Amino acid sequence: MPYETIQVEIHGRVGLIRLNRPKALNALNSLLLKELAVALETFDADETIGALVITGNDTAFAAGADIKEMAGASAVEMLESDFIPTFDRIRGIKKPVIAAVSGWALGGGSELALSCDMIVASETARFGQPEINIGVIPGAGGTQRLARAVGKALAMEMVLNNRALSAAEALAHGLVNRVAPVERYLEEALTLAAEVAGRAPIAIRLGKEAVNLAFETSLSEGLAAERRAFNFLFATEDQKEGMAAFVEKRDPYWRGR
Ligand code: DAK
Repeated sequence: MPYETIQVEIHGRVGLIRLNRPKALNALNSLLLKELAVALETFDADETIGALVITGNDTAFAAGADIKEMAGASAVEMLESDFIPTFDRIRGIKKPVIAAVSGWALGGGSELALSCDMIVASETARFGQPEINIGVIPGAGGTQRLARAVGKALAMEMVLNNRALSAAEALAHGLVNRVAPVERYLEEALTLAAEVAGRAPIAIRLGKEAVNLAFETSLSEGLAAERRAFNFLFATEDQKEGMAAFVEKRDPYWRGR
C-alpha cells in the first residue's frame, strides 16, 4: 500500500517504519497516525517479520501532535479524533516495537516513543512534554507512562514545567535502553530488532505481554499470569527444540509453533 506520510522498509525479519513529514518535524497529523497504525498492523500480521522499528529522521522523531491541525478543534472533535484509538492500536501490536529516536521527541512524539517496547536514542535525542506551553497537558499517556518510567518527581517537572531530557538523562532515568551516536542509532535499533526477531516467536510474544502486564496489574495477578504463560510454553515445539538444542550443544531452529 502506498503511504503519504510514512515510509516502510523491510530489513530481513525487521519491519521499519519511517515517519516522513520532515518539514513539520514529523508532527503527528491524523493521516500519519492512520498510516502508522495500518503499517504496524500489516507487519504484525506478516509471519516473515519478527520485530518492528519506528523512526523519524536525525532532526526529529516527532515534535508532537500537529498543533496546526488541532488548534481549532472542539472538545467533541478531540474526543472523536483518531489520536487515542491509534495509540491503543499501537499498544495492541503483538510483536516487539522499538523506537529509534533522534532529535525532537516532544508531546505526542515522546508519547509515541513511550508506547513502544524499547527505545534506542541518538545522542541528540530530546524528550519532553511541552503541552503546558500551549495550554494543555499530555493526553496520550505522557502523565501515566512517563511517571511509571521516570518516577513522580521528574514526571511532574516535565509535565508542569516543560523540563526536557537529553539522551544521557533519559538513559540515566531508565526511559531509553541505549544511546548511540547520531550516525549509528538507527543501525543499533535495527540490530537490536534483528536479534529479537531471531528468537522464539511465541516466547517473545508472551514475554512482551507479561512485562506490559507488570504496569497494569497487582503483583500477585502479574505473577500468576507469568506462571500461566511460562507453563503454556511447554506446549510449544519451540520449547522442546530450545531445550533439546541446549542439551545437544547446537543452535535452535525456531518454528513459532
Ligand atoms: N505541530 C505542527 N507543526 C509543527 C510542530 C507541531 N507539533 N512542531 C513543529 N512544527 C512545524 C513548525 O510550525 C515549522 O513549520 P513552518 O512554520 O516552517 O511551516 C516547522 O515544523 C519547523 O519548526 P520550527 O521552525 O519551530 O523549528 P525550530 O527548530 O525553531 O523549533 C521545536 C523546534 C520542536 C522546538 C518547535 O518546533 C516546537 O516547539 N514545536 C512544538 C512542540 C510541541 O509543543 N509539541 C507538543 C504538541 S501537543 C490527544 C492526545 C495527545 C495529543 C493530542 C491529542 N487526544 C487525547 C485526542 C498530543 C498533543 C501534543 O503533542
